[in-house]
This record gives sequence, C-alpha cells and structure tokens, in this order.
Amino acid sequence: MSETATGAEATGTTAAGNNSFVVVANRLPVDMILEPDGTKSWQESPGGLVSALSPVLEKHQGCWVGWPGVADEAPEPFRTERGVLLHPVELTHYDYEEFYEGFSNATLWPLYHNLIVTPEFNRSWWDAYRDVNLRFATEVATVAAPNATVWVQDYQLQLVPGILRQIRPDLTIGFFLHIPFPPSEIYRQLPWRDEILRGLLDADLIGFHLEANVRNFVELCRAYDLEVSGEIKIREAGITITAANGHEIGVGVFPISIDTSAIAATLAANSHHEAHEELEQIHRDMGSPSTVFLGVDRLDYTKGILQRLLAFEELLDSGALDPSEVALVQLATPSRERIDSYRITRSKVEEAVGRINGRFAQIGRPVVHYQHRSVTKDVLLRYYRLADIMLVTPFRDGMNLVAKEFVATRADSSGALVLSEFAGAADELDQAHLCNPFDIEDIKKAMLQATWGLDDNPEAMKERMSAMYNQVIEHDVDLWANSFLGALDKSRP
Ligand code: GDG
Repeated sequence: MSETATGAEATGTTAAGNNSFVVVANRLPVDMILEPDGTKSWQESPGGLVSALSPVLEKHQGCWVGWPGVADEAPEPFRTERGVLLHPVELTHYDYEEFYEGFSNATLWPLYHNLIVTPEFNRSWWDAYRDVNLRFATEVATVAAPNATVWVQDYQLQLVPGILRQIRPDLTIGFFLHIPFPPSEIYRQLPWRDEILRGLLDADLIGFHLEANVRNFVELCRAYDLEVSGEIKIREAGITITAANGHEIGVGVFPISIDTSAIAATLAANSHHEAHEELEQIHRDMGSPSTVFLGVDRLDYTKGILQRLLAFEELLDSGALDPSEVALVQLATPSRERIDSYRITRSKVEEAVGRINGRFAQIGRPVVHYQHRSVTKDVLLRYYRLADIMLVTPFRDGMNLVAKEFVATRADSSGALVLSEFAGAADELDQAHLCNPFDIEDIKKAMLQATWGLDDNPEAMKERMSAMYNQVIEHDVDLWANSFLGALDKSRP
C-alpha cells in the first residue's frame, strides 16, 4: 500500500477532506445509546463486519463513515481512543424502515442468501436505497483527501462506487461483499439488477470471501456480455472485468478472518488463577455437564439456530445424549428485530428452548441455557473457552467469524467444531465435523461424532483442532486487509 493511501503521516487528520484512507459501511463500529433522560453514550456494535474492520481502521488511523445506529441523530465526527475518526451519517426513521429494514434486509439479504426466505421487491424501498447510497457517497466525498483510497463495505452500499466515481473520479475505490454473492439466475430476479451491477462495476477492485462467489459474479458479468479475462486467484485480483464504459475492475477472493493477536492477548490476560476459577464456577453452576455445546449467533434465520436445537432435542429424546450429562448454551444477539421473518425466527427458537427445557431439564438445571442479549468480547471469549463442542450450523453464511474465533481460543487443541458446509468458513476449516444444516439427521450425526470423538479418540480430535488452529493463526484479519488493500493499490491508475 502506498504511503499516500494509508501511511501514518498522510492520515489521522481531523479536518474533513484530509483523510487518505476512508472506510464506508452502513454502521459505525459503535452504536449510540440514547437514554430516556437524553443522555448519550456509545457501545460497540455487534456483527462480523465490525469485528473484522475495527483492527484495520485502528492500524491505519483511518476515517470510518457510517450510521450511528439511532434514527434522526447526527452526532459530530469524533475520534475514538484508538485513533479512528468516526464520521456519522444521519438516517431518518423513514430511511431506517425503507433502506435498512426494507431493501437491505428484506430484499437483498434473503436474495443473496439463496432465498432462505422469500425476498420482497418494493419500489419505494428501492428509491430509499438509492437516496441513502447517494447520501453516504456524498459524505465520503467530503471527508476523502485528493486521490484517497476508499473501501466500501457490503450489500447496503452497492451503489456507492458508481456515485463516487462520478463525483470524485480521483479516488481509488475498493468494494468488499461480506455476504455470499448468489448464482446469476437468483441475482437476475432483482428488478434493479442493472443499476446495482453498474454501481459495483465502477469500483477498481471487488472482493468476495470465496471462489464460488467470484464464479457467480463472473457468470453474471458474462450474461451481460462483459469481457472477462484472467483466472480466479486467492488474495489477488486474478480476474479483470471490462465494464460497458471501458473501465477495468479487478475481482478476487479475499477470505475474511479475525484479529487472532487480540484474542491471544485477552486469553493471556485471563490466564490467571481467578479467571480459571470463575470459568470453573460457571461450569459448576451449570451442574458440571461433561459436554457443553455452544452456539453464538446474531438471531438471524440464516444461522440455523432452530435446526440445531431440534437436533439436540432429538438426541436427548432418543437417549443418544443424556440430559443429566450435557448442556447447550445458545447466545443469540438481538438483530433486525422489527422485520417479520426475524420475529418469527425468534419466537420459534424461544418456543423450542422452552419445550426442550420443559421436557428434559430439572429444577435449577436447564439443559439449554439461552440468552437473547449482547455480551462483551471478554465474556464471549469465556464462553468459547467453556465449550467442548461449538455448533455453527448456518443454512448460508458469507464466512462466519464465530467459527474462526472459537478455533482461535484453542491453542491447546482441545474441543471440536461442528460446522455447516454452507458457511464460507468450511472452505478453510475442513477438519471440522461438517454437516448439511438442511438435514437434521446429518447435524445429529456430526454432533455425536464430535461427542464420541472427544471421549474415545482424543488424539485424532486434537490433530483436527490443531490443523484448524494453525490455519486461522496463519490467515488472520491483517492478511485479509493487507492483501485486499495491496491489490487495490496495484489497481491505482
Ligand atoms: C457478516 C456475514 C461474515 C456476536 N455476538 C456478540 C458478538 N458477536 C460477534 C462475534 C463475531 C461477529 O459478531 C459475528 O460475525 P459472523 O461472521 O459470525 O456473522 P455476521 O454478523 O452475520 O457477519 C458473515 C461477516 O459479516 C464478516 O465478513 O463472516 O458471513 O454474515 O465476531 O464475535 N460480539 C460481542 N457481543 C455479542 O454478544 N461483543
């Protein structure tokens, strides 16, 4: 990456228009909390994009443009303790409903996740999506220095590269999609497919998590008769697409990852006797189960939480797992709570938790420990350490950082991972107990193999975990960001 793009002297400015490295994402990495008495405070916002990008922005002391999480509020830009300049973009209640809940999360999210629920196509949502993308692009144009590097994030902002190219042709523009890119025949259902594709194709580099995503995108471009050359490469822009206006766009596979050194540092800080005691106390409070299963997800229908609970219930029912010996902890972070499909998912999950505990728990000893609220990163790491078997069973997931985070807490090679073959992470973590999340029998099989493996074949299980641990440690979030930004720098005219 060139000095002008993210070098220390060139960035870290407070005045608008001086930032040579700008990230724009729908949400800022912190959410504004508005108390009833009008007091304002900030708390870290959950989700994979924030987990991955925060360390990158801190390293480059860049500027992050995004929505502060509360409608009709536009706080002044401010710098975090870690040196990132946060530049809030105001969204109204109308924008929140039509752009965020509507077009982003009831149209694009289900469409890009292969129609797990049916996408809704609504013209007024599309108008709001265009307006809000224009607002984000305009804000970026005001904070970006001449010839700055701008990194646009995710499905909510696919028109931003196109708008920026028109109003700030001097910028170098990267785009990264955090969710899967669907097969061409699914994408082509979108009534506004031409505009979105045109918006994306004004970027200089487009990055996806997986080869399969790039293949889908390339197939779509071919369907539009665009010229495609090169071959798919990992962590490089192996493919070049020539847009109808002659602009060339690099396309590559950049598998996202996690901040492994931050996890290692937190674990080291918590390696003292009291912290071990605390963990053991939690385990005793749970009734000292011999096997603890763990799920950690935003409460989203793509994550397969219900199916995993049903698999657990059937294993208890059949006697394959003994309710006095096992426990399942499910942390479900609240997400998109006003959208119908999310409400339905939550009520089905909570009904299953209640039913399973009703059938199998004893007073004071639940078999499913369910929590529907956010926890701090420290607490999350504690749960990762507590678990014997991590359950990550999404129907579809761009990558899934939870799987990588769990593995990163296993320097001692302990534990096991049950992983959906439809999570992007399965491409790299092929030593997990892979399962088809649409097939409850297959989830059950993977859960039992992991349980029996830990009991009967601990050395083989350690080898599997150790291979996954090395994979995650050697491919961390720095590698993701550096490879993307390096490829973007090469695309600079
Ligand atoms: C999208 C894509 C892709 C969760 N609960 C809490 C909490 N988290 C953190 C986890 C993890 C992140 O949120 C979740 O990341 P995922 O990758 O698992 O899932 P999405 O939010 O759907 O992320 C996904 C990702 O973007 C990155 O590109 O992998 O496929 O869907 O980091 O630790 N963090 C805290 N409290 C919680 O309660 N502090």
